[in-house]
Amino acid sequence: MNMKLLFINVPFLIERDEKIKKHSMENFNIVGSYSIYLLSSVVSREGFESDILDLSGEDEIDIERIKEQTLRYDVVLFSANSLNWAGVKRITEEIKKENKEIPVISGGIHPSFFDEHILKTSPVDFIIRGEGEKPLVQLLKWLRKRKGSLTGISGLSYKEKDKIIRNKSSKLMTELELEHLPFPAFEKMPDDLYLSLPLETSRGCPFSCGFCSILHRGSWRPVSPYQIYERLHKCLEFLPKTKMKYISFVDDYFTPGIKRIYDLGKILEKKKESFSVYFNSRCSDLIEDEWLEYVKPWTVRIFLGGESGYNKGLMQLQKGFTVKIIEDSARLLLKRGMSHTGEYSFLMGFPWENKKDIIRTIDFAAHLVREYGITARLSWHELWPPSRFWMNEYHKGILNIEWYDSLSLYRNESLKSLACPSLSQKDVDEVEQYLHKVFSSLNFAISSSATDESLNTAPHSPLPGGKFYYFNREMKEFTPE
Ligand code: B12
Ligand code: SF4
Repeated sequence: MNMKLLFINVPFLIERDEKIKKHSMENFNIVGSYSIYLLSSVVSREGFESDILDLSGEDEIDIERIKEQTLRYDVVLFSANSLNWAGVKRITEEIKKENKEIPVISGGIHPSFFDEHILKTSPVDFIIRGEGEKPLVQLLKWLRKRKGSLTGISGLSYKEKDKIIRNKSSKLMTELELEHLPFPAFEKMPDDLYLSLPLETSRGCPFSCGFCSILHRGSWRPVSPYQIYERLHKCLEFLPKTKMKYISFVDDYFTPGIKRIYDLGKILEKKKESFSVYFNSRCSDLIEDEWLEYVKPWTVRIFLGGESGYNKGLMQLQKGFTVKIIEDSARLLLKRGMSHTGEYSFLMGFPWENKKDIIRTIDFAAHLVREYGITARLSWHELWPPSRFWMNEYHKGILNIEWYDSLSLYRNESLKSLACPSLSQKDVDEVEQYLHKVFSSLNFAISSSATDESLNTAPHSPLPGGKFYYFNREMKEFTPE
């Protein structure tokens, strides 16, 4: 039997006025889901035809239309993290009302950790834990024939009668396997929906910061510089589909292995093709700053986790650097004429933090913006599984995994107070007032000195350089009325 697959990309959804809507943090549609476009290409290499229904362009979800559309397919597939999981669950429930027999497969970070809970409490049929490329193809081959055993598919969890079966975990893909992955099916991406095109050049991160929830902490597997160039070159065909025509590296951490960056820089210099790229780095990597010259021609933004504005906080997070390193990195960006590319992220309300600690972080972030013209982004600490901080709360038995099943997750007060346990509502309100004050004085100062060259915005940058911005506790970006 020839099977037709439908991948559905679900943004972070919430329920309001009995309607299912996209959370405002998704309004920018910064970048598409890499896993969905990649997996569509992986299965097509194995002879499976698939379409992608990308719901990121819809402010309100039309469940009836989705249900009707899935009737034309044999398998439905979703990618889920802890933000969009509740939306994936609701859509699966609706699809199954109409089409009980259609197999639903889900993968991604949230199902990878909560496979048993999800299989028990939702109509999802199959979960692939960890990396999906190999087990997904094996599962689809099984579904095509419905013969033989599923037990040999590593990473698969499924229901058999009333039992949940959890096969052994799959091995991590090797660097060679990552090198030979197909190019994502960007031809299936809607035009003019996203600001940028996603691209992967490595997987994982050798560090293990307390608040971080990535799937592959403690391992980093790079793709070679030449392969990165090949992928970048292929992106040229699809960049016109995006609004801002830049490429977002979705790597957890792009800059370990400086030699890889030098080699990539040299290849790109020789090829004379021009790109605009956004990537993640660490403040400590900027201290040996010669490599910045190699990336300067094509970098529009470097995302840097500063996280905390005082050394005790950085130590608790096991960040591996000090505030001096953060400040030196900003100074070096300015020295190289790249301060408009630096976006420093800081978090407020870590488990040990009181109002005074948070104010130190805000003041430090504002100082960096003022002195070096970088951009600072402040948001509240949140508990996303399976970070170390999340695990601590979970093991105490007070964190309920069902909270992540709800379309009201963004308003869950219990989760918010577990994430920032040392703060009262009054503290939070006072911090937000303080943020507002800094925001107004700083952004006014920035706009009045906008002739300073270091504050100029790069041509394709989604945000102006030298900006101070923050998100409130419902993850909504603050905008002045
Ligand atoms: C790029 C990225 C973004 C982008 C784009 C997100 C998008 N549309 O996909 C942007 C910048 C918009 C973003 C925003 C946010 N993000 Co983000 N993001 C990432 C990042 C760095 C990379 C994701 C990626 O593409 N990886 C590459 C692909 C190939 O890997 P993958 O997704 O894991 O997919 C593999 C497997 O999981 C599996 N798989 C995945 N899906 C499926 C589906 C099927 C059917 C199968 C079989 C297998 C399968 O197979 C894939 C290939 O092996 C991850 C970190 C990470 N490593 O996951 C964080 C991460 C997902 N983000 C996170 C968070 C918290 C956020 C924000 C809340 C941040 C904020 N406060 O603003 C927002 C929320 C937006 C949202 N709705 O998700 C957390 C999520 C934690 C959790 N438990 O869910 C992560 C893990 C970061 C972290 N350090 O903790 N993010
Ligand atoms: S926060 Fe950044 S450096 Fe720390 S573990 Fe996560 S990806 Fe790595």
